[in-house]
This record gives sequence, C-alpha cells and structure tokens, in this order.
Amino acid sequence: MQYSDLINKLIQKETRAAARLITLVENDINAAEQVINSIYKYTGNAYILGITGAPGTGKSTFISTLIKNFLEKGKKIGIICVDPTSPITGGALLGDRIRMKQYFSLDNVFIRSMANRGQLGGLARATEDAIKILDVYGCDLIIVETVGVGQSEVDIFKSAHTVIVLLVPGLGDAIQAIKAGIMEITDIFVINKMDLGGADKKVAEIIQMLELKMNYKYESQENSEIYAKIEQWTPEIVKVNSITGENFNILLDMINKHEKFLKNTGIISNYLKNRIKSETMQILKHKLTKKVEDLLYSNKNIENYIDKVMEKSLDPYSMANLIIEMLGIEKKRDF
Ligand SMILES: Nc1nc2c(ncn2[C@@H]2O[C@H](COP(=O)(O)OP(=O)(O)O)[C@@H](O)[C@H]2O)c(=O)[nH]1
Ligand SMILES: [Mg+2]
Repeated sequence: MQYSDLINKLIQKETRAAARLITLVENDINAAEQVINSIYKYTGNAYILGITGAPGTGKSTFISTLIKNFLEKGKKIGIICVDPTSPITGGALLGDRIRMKQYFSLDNVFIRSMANRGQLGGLARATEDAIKILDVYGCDLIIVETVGVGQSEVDIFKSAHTVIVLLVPGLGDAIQAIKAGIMEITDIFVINKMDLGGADKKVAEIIQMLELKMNYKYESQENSEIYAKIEQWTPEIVKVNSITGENFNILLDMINKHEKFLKNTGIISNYLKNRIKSETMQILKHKLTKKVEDLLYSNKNIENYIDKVMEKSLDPYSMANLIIEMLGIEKKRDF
C-alpha cells in the first residue's frame, strides 16, 4: 500500500506522520479513502469537543486555558482550528497558533488549522478525516474550533461528542446562534469574559431561550409516547474568565457530566450511528456528484437527451430520471 509506511509511523504515534497524513487527506480525496480504509479500525478512542463562537468572544484564550486544564489531567490533546470563511490557512488562525505556541513544545499538544480551500468532498469531510488521524495518533481529547456560527459549523460539529458555544455579555450573538441552528446542538453554553459584567443578564437570556425551545418541544411532542421516553440533555450554562481560568473547574465537571450522560443513557450509540450516517452522506454526495459529472461529459446519450429537451419532447426532470437509471442506482434498491 502506497501510504503504509506513513500509517505505520502514525500508529507508532509519530508526530510528523500525523501532520503529513492530515495534509494528504486534506488535498487528495483518493489518498483519504486509502488512509481511512487502513486506519479506521484503530479509531474510536478520542473524545471530541466542538467549540464555536463569534470572532473576539475569546475562543483562542478559552481553548488555551482549557488545554492547560486538560494537560494537568495528563491528557494528550489535538486541536483542529477550522475556518470555513477563509480560502487559505492563515490570518486570524495563524495569529492564534502563534499565541498558542507556548504549548507547541509539549509532546502532548498537536495544533492544526484547516481552511476552506474547496476540498473535494468539503471541509467537513476533511475535518472528519483529520479527527480520525489524531485519534489514531493517540489523542485522548480532540478540540475542533470553528469561527463564527453558521451552517458549516453545524456540519462540522456532527462529529463532536460535546458542543460548546462561547458567548460574551452584551452581544447579539445568541440570536445569531439560534438562527444558524447551533442552539439545537449546543450542550454547554459558556459566557466568557464574566469579569466584564453583564454576564448574569446573558445567562438569563439563554435560560429564557432554552425554556422557549423546551416548551415548543413539549407541545409538539405532547402526544408522542416515544418522545416522552427519550432522555434529553438539558444544556448547561457557565460563566468563565478565560484569562484567569475562573470557573474552569465547573466547566470541566460539566464536560465530564455530559460524557457520562452520553455513555450511561446509551445515547452515545445513537450519536455514533448518526455520525456514520452523516459522514457517509458527505462521501456519497461527493462520489455521486463526480459520477454524474463524468457521465454528463462523456456519455453520448446525454447529447441526445439534451436535444430532446430542446425539442420539448423531454423535460429536465425526466432527463434526470434517465440519468439516474443510467447510473444503475435505482435498479439495485431492493436489497
Ligand atoms: N476581560 C476578558 N477578556 C478576555 C477574556 N477572554 C478573552 N479575552 C480577550 O478578548 C480578546 C479576544 O480574544 P481571542 O481569544 O483572540 O478571541 P477569538 O477571536 O474568539 O479567538 C483578547 O484581547 C483576549 O485577551 C476574558 O475572560 N475576560
Ligand atoms: Mg481566535
């Protein structure tokens, strides 16, 4: 196998192999396929934390303090900083990496940034693969940081066990979080910069929003016994100061509590199933799109169909159905 040397080194926890493999899977989806195929059986040990928040909320400071706390517990940590808004790796994230450099020299911290370079199969796919590599590299904890709140964060966080959203007093970022659907997947709300005042007002705001959401859920599920039996996690809220580290002990307990909740309720297996589903969807979307594109540009029948659509003896929907038949997908559906 082409990459077996690198993969063996990864399994032996060599840092350079991890870095090289992440670059490979980021840039080449065929390489990604081979690499993941070889290492998949070694994955599944890392706990994945998703962290997001608007620029300036203090994510980098917060994560640095979090790293410090987890290092004290003897953990090996991987950090993937994802910037869906940036076409290249650099800018703010580069500055962050320099600031986080105080941890670089440590063997137990691996920091990597990823930007939206139009990866085949998408940034979420590349991030998923990077997570698996760091998992095999032996990270106990993998922190995935994204900037801002948007749909791409929601996709990227499908692989996180615990999702943390950072808010600061006074900004309208909470509203933005609801709009983007982040609220639905948040497990812990962190009000950073508690020293600046107004943090309690923010906590009250979030409680109010959560209550609205819960009432809505209750009303829409009132008649459903199935829903009544599903245990739900009530999101936790904590105020912290990321500069001094105040209340990080409370936060760490909350993360621990959430992990226990996932494991004790068995929700973790639902979570894994959903993760496999959404990940496979990402891969399928890419593979099928590519297959269709290849077909559209190489198959002679396509020209005939286009002519027919022009003559109005065929419409685009019918043409799409014909192409699906050509792909042979529909035929195999009765398995
Ligand atoms: N007062 C105060 N400032 C903070 C706190 N956390 C971060 N900051 C400051 O907020 C600014 C933005 O922080 P940064 O970590 O770069 O935010 P990011 O853009 O979300 O990564 C910096 O000047 C930090 O020093 C905090 O808890 N209290
Ligand atoms: Mg930052």
